Amino acid sequence: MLQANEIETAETRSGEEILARYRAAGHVTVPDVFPPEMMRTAIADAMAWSDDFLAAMTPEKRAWYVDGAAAPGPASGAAQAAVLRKLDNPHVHRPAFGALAAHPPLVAQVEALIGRGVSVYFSQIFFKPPHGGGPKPVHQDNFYFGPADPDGMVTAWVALEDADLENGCLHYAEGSHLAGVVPHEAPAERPFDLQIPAELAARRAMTPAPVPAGGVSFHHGGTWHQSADNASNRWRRACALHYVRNGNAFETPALPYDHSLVVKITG
Ligand SMILES: O=C(O)CCC(=O)C(=O)O
Repeated sequence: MLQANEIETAETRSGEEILARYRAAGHVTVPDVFPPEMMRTAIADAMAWSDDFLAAMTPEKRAWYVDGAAAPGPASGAAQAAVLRKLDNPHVHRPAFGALAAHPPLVAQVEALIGRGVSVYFSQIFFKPPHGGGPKPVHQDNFYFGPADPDGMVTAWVALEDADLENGCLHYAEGSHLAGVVPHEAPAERPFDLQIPAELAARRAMTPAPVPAGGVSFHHGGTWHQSADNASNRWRRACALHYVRNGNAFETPALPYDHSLVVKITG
């Protein structure tokens, strides 16, 4: 069970207020970054890609990409369908997501947080189907990526549809980016699922960050965060775009990231 602090709301704030909150809390939620039609296009494209990916998937890839969660069965009433947990690097592979990554209001906000001249280092679509999609344990993105400059990395978590407490929105530990990166561990059967040890993670209360469709939850690479499973009868699909300030080096990545897929957006 997640401990709940105050809820982070998607308020309309001035640029100074957004920056001040990001620096103090390590995260901030901004509504209305994308118009509804861009979100609808992205969802349709994510589902088409997911169908193709599942059809072509090798058994070795199943543990990484499939959650084992239930999706609503096909109309025939056949057994539960496999649902992807995530898909990697849509900003490279899918033009609809490349357009999200280069959307001027988003890029302006990213540059206001980490400075001018940015690239997308990595990106992920996260699928949480109705009554499924397992939890993502507490972790820090900077442990995964290992940037030389910890402040030169920000994740823009784009809510393709409403994300709330019921369907598995993100939760953050306030100010946790100020204390640096802590060691992570992974279950033996899920070596990619790096996370802060449960007894350490339990020491910090987590703030839920519901995001309306088209809004973005920005988090510093050092901010502890997690998501719960989807307890609702709605989907929760989101795209995490991990931006880096140009020139930031990645010296200690915990997983292999393909640097040929880094896409310069500005400068
Ligand atoms: O969407 C999720 O459930 C996890 C997202 C996440 O960990 C991230 O964007 O860094």
